[in-house]
Formats: sequence, structure tokens, C-alpha cells
Amino acid sequence: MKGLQAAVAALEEAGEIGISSHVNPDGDGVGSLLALALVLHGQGRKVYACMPEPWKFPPQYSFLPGRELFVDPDELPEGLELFVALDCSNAERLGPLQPIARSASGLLNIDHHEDNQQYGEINLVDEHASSTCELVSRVIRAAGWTIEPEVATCLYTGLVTDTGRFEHRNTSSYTFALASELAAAGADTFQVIREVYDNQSLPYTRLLGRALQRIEVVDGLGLAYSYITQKDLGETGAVLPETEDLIDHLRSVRGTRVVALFKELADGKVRVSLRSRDAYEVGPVARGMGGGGHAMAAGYTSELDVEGSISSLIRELRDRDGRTAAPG
Ligand SMILES: [Mn+2]
Repeated sequence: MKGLQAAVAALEEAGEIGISSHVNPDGDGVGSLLALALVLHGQGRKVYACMPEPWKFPPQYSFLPGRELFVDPDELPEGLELFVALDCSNAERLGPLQPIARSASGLLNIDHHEDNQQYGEINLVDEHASSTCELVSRVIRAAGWTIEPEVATCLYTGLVTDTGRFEHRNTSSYTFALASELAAAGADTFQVIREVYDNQSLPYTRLLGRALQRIEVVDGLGLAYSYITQKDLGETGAVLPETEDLIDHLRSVRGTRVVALFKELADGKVRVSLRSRDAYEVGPVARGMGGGGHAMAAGYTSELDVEGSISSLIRELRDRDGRTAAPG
């Protein structure tokens, strides 16, 4: 695979390595970061694991091992031998860490987004990989390093979350083979499910109830959508980082092809998450709106309020259907 040998060589040569993932990290971002940090630390490297600010460890991933390898962004030295960006389709996804990443002698980009900008000196990018954790597991294997149980748990977390518990279309026989391999390596598969999915706070569960109650379907467009506001967060006591998977609870409405969840952010902007139920690709929709993502799961940030963001997405989907239906 292109980039694999170069990635392994870079990781084997560098003594001091910075590692980060994208802003608003998900299970794949956190899992791949911790897995690679733990492996390299075990190989005697000086590892600086870091997340772009502002960030809070998402509570559902706080059980993962390796957190002691995290440093604050201001403890991250400039001019490191190597910086690894995980699960970032472009360097901007590193947020405020971008200059530090650029100041390193080498930037290694490990990612599986189809719109990856190949921004590294070394790019290990495979859009057919289920997750960045899958790519990290290939790196570890190619380097001949052992996957310890703690590392296996981190990798399994990314694999499970990016495939929606092996439900999304990016799930292949290879995904199951890797899951089996990680389980054999000692991944605590039960703990991952219990901590990530069967571990919601009461405030979040009540917020989910509101989102389900409000769901609307736009006939003729196959769109199901719902929204949550800052007021909802305040009244239920839920916090945004725990709402990452909320959209998956809206995905099962029969007869729909796109699901959207609008989340009002503290600054008044709206984070729009999109999921596809069938062959309809939401990645291009998100990119058309200034965001990014995959065919099945994508998102963007809207400057409009919730109501305006809903209208604007409906317009965009109508326009796209019109263009597809147009002759020639
Ligand atoms: Mn990912």
C-alpha cells in the first residue's frame, strides 16, 4: 500500500514524535491517537500526544488507556522530528496545532477520508479503510510491533465507532477480520461497547428524547431531521460532546435516505451532521456546504440559526435532486 513503508520508516527513525487528531475528536480520532502513542511509547520514543484546543476528553472515551501521554498544547515543542496527523482530511482540521505540526521536520498524514488533501510529507491515505484505526493497525503490523491489549482496545474503539458498530457500508470482511485479530490481541470488546454505547448520562438520554420527539420528515426529499438547541442543553444538563452518536438514533425512519441533525453551538453557529441510509452520498452535500466527511457520514458548520440552517439544507438537497434529474 502506498505510503505504508515510508510511514513505518519515518516512525522508526524519529526519536521525538508529536501526535494529534482533529478538533472535536470522535472515537476513531481518540482511539487512533492513543493506540499510536502507546505503541511508540512502548518502543522507547518520546511521544507528545496532544489535541487541538478547545477540547475536553469526550466522557465516553475517558476509559481508554494512554491518557498519561497527553500534554497541553503549550508543552508541545516546535521543530519535532516527526508530527503525525490522524483522521484529518486536511491540515486545518488540526486547528491551532497546525503551525506546530508544520514546524516538524516531517509531517505524516494517516487518514481514510476520501477528500484527504495529501498535505503531509508522507501520506498514508486509504479511503477504503473503515477507519484511521485500521490504518494504524496496518502500520503497527508492518513495523513488526506487538499489539498489546491496551492498544487493541484503543484500535477496536475506532473500528467500532467509525463503522457504527459494524453497521455502516464501510464494514467489510477485512473489518471483521481485524476485529477478530484485535479481540485475540486482548481488546476488551465488552468494555468498549459498555463504555461507549451503554453508558449514557440521564441528561443525555432526556436530550435524546427531545430530539426523537421533534423528528420531521420532508416528503419527496427523503429527509428526516431533528435539532437540539443550547436551551435544550441547559434544560437537560447534557453537554455537546456526548451527543456525537445521537444522530444514529434518528437513522432508522423507513422511507428516508438522508438524516440530518442540527446542533446549536455556544457561539450561535449550527453544527449539521448528515447520515445516509442508502446509496445517497452525503459527503458531497457536506462539502457543498463548506464541510466534509464520508459518503455515509458527513457534516458541516452553518453560520445561520437552526431554522435557517434547516431551510438551507432542504434547498441544497432540492437543488441537487434537480441537477441530477435534469436531462443531459
Ligand atoms: Mn475516522
